[in-house]
Amino acid sequence: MSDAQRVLERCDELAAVSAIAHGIERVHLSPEHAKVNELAAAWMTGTGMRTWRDQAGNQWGRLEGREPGLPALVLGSHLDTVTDAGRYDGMLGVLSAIEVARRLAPRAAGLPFALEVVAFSDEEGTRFSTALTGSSAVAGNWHEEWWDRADRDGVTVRQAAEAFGLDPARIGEAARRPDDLVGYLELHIEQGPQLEAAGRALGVVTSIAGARRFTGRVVGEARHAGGTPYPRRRDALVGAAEVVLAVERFAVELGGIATVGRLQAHPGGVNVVPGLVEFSLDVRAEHDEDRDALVERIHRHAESTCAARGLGFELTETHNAAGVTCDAGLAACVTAGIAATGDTAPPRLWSRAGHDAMAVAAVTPVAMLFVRCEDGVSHAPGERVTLEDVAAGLDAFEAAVLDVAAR
Ligand code: HGY
Ligand code: MN
Ligand code: MN
Ligand code: MN
Repeated sequence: MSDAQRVLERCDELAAVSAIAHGIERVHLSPEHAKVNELAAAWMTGTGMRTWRDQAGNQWGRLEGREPGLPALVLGSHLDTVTDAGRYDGMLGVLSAIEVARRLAPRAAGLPFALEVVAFSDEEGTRFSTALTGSSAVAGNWHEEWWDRADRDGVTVRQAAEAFGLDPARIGEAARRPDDLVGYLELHIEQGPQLEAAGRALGVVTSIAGARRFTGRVVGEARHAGGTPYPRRRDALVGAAEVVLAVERFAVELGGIATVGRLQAHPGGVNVVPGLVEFSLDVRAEHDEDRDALVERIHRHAESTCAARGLGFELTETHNAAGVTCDAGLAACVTAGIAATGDTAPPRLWSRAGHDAMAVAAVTPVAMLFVRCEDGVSHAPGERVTLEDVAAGLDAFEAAVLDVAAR
């Protein structure tokens, strides 16, 4: 079996660890999370790595370099998923990192750094509307308010962490010291169509857009759908519909990206005027100032539109990640890694999706390598990569690590 085949088979093995019968859902601090950590740990051990789980639920492995205790070059990504996910977003990066460690293990004693692999725990934030908490903990940026975030069933992060066997009082131990790190490299599927359109397997990431996320609430009055005359209706869903359309219009106008991915009308009766709508809002742009301007524009418009309909409007921020520029030196190593596979001038692109690398950047330099995916599909069951592209990704990833070693 080729190395790339092994990576794809392991992606399939992880895909079978799911909370839902048809499709993939694997969320933070769940039994499925524990199970994939165990699988990853076993695969890490198989390369000769020493393994451990940290207090944020991240799974680690480490190969010592030419002497014990050297600062580490860390390779990684995440093993948690969105609901009804594909099998490569995050997982391809973790499994490629383990495969590179397996390839380099016989030569690790010659490396000027330790080589570590990390499988981050909570990149997507599917369960608690958090996102990037595993990698933030590693960067020493745990937010105390995260402990009280609750899932749909009212279980808090603190309760779930304790049930998972973690000790919230020791979360600080997950933080790594800058002196103990050389840098962080993450391989990830592109989650967009640019590499495919350019006819290229691999790309170098220049920067990662930071998302801001919100919960919006439109407050009206629930009343009888038949009996309430139009002048008396304060229909929260009609107001929310206007807001959703404006979100798209302003994003296109200002050159950003804004998405309402979830919307719920209450009380949700066929014969009741909706009295309350709650929705999610995710806003991104290449530059944070453009993203913030878009948020402002949406917010002001939503307030005035709702007010004109006699509706209340509230916007509560649930996530705010600063955009991150990849380290030029490490990105040059990624470029050199791709060049070793024959593409001497690989495409350079900014990431519209968020990644653990952006949280890790607070503690050590980061760079990323993108692998082409079919039709740019991601966060959906239709995620596809080819064996050839995965093989090229492995070669480039390994060569990038050796380029870091040669600097
Ligand atoms: O939503 C994102 O950008 C990422 O996939 N977590
Ligand atoms: Mn994702
Ligand atoms: Mn991802
Ligand atoms: Mn009735």
